[in-house]
Amino acid sequence: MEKSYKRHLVTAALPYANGAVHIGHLAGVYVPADIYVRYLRMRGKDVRFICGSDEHGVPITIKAKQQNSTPQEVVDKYHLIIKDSFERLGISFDIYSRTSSPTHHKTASEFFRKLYEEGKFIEKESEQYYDEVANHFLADRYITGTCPKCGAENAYGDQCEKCGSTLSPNELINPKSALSGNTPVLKKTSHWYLPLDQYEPWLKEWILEQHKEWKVNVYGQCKSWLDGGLQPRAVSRDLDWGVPVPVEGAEGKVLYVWFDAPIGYISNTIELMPDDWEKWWKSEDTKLVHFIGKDNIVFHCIVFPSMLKAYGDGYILPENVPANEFLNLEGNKISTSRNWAVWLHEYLDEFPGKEDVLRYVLCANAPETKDNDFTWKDFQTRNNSELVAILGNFVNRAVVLTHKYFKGEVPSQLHLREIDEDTLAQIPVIKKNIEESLENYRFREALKEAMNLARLGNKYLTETEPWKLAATDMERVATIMNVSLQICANLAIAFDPFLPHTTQKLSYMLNMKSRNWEDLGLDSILHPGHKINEARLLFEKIEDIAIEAQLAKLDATRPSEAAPAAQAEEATPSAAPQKDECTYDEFMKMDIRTATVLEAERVPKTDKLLKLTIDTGIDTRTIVSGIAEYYTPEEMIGKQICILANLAPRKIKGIESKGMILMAKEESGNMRIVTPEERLLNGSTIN
Ligand code: B3M
Ligand code: ZN
Repeated sequence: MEKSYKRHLVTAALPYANGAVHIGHLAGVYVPADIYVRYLRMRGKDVRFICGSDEHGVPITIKAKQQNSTPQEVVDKYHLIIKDSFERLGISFDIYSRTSSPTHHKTASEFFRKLYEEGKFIEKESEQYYDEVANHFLADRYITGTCPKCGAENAYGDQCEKCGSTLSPNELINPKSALSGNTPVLKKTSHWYLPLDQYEPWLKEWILEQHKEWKVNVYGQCKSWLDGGLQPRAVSRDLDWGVPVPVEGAEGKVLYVWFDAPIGYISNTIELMPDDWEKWWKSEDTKLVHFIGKDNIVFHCIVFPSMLKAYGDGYILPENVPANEFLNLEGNKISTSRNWAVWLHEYLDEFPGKEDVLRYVLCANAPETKDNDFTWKDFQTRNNSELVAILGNFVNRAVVLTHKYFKGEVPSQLHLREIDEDTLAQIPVIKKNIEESLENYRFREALKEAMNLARLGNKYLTETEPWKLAATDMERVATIMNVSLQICANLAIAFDPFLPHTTQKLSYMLNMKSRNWEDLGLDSILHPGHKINEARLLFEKIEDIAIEAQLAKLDATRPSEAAPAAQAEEATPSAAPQKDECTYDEFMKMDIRTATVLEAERVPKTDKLLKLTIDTGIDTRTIVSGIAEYYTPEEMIGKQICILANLAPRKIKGIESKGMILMAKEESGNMRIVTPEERLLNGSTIN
């Protein structure tokens, strides 16, 4: 039995104010969060829905550089665009503030200071790239160079956008400062680190034992982080934009954005309730839920909880973190930098009055358990064949026929037949299903259930055909219209969390003074004699031309490497022909594992061979591999690779080599190591 809470504190990830909000953000975070909060409010819960702009971090300073403006100007511009577009979509935050606010600076700064004074940080010195012309340490994104993996120019210090490899700045070939173009130098700098490794046992207990009910994707990601072992994480950066580190002698250093941003949930709450905020953040009677995208799981399930644990003082922890996966667009990853997105503020301008169509489609297609794809065709189809043809059509017929036969007055429910009773009996069942789904963060399922109520009404009217009885049996027509109107009134309540603009219109048509969740399921919400208002179309058809315009707009920005599959085939030479078939049993003899390179050195008198000492999770062994032309020994150290572990040992240049490294050959003939998408335990079997 779920614990009952006095308060519900719901946060939504603070969007970076370096750009507008797009449909990926909405489907991943804000639409589900808003549905959840609206539902809780309808259930009479005491709820606060917290969000605000995340205005620090390197993405902001990069945007400022690109736009030849200042970080403050960038965040001022996008904070307003984001805030306004959320409001227009009906995302009903109780506060939408920002992390450049004085309250946030004060809150984050005091939070850091307390941990610092209590010795909860470790201080470490490291070497970082420094631009002697710009007189500036360089964040990873400010260093560009040749990707060591694929040779792409202009790879970033943390990632190569061409091949997707995660990099560290010292891996870049021929690094350059993005500030001055100069070659940066390595310079000593010290930073503070949160020793996450010290919180590992507690996190394992809190998450892996006490929150087995978390979504599979969230629980799984936390488990792999915890199984892989946590490392101390830097909580400060050499940047001049952010919350200054409140320690003497720390000039030029700011809080790492992922340390300060989650504290933004607290500072936003303080701004909302200056006298009352603590009972929301420091009482077990509050249920805290974080809505985020999957790329933020580690920060919300591991880093922020560790910060709160370190701080103590009664801070509560999230009861759930129902992160969604990613939404793609027309088969390609949404990309702010490549403008491959549907921007909310542009949608609202180009589809006036269709806020709920977007809410509906993004909920119906939400990437709740796996990445999903938004296509404009699907958007049009769901609008035309579901919203218009089912929900809108049913309501319109019920209201128009009531005006036609009963001058807009709700007629009496006279003699109920089996079809009437069966239909009405389904409404409380649907209500229960909606509640069960929403309370377990299954929003797609809940929306489907609400849509089933509209289907029920449509089917009922189609089967009872009151228009055929009007000439002969008005009593029967009266009952049918009464039942239909009760379903309409239930729809106005059931859809309220999902489609608030629509239920407002529907309420007006039905002349409902309020929409109370406890009325959902009743078969007598509208009493006989109740006057309803004139019919209005809830939805209108979306024509092909509107969709073609959107696709043309996207094509104009289609990223080159995201060319449609057809073009990609022409460009890619055909792969080598497949080898002879092998049986399943033959394949199962191969023992393929993950492993990590501990040491690496060139094999003397050869130019192709590297001698690697690797940790296979089973043992530490040597493998000699012909990769010296593609990787330096330094590059290999620390890498996680995949090996054929049970290959018979061989002597190569007098060295016993036990196993083989899996490599992929590129078009250019270059060999690339095959590495897992994220770090796994050494010795993980690959099938
Ligand atoms: N600004 C959003 C992102 O990673 C990030 C969320 C912060 S929530 C504290 O896209
Ligand atoms: Zn690359």
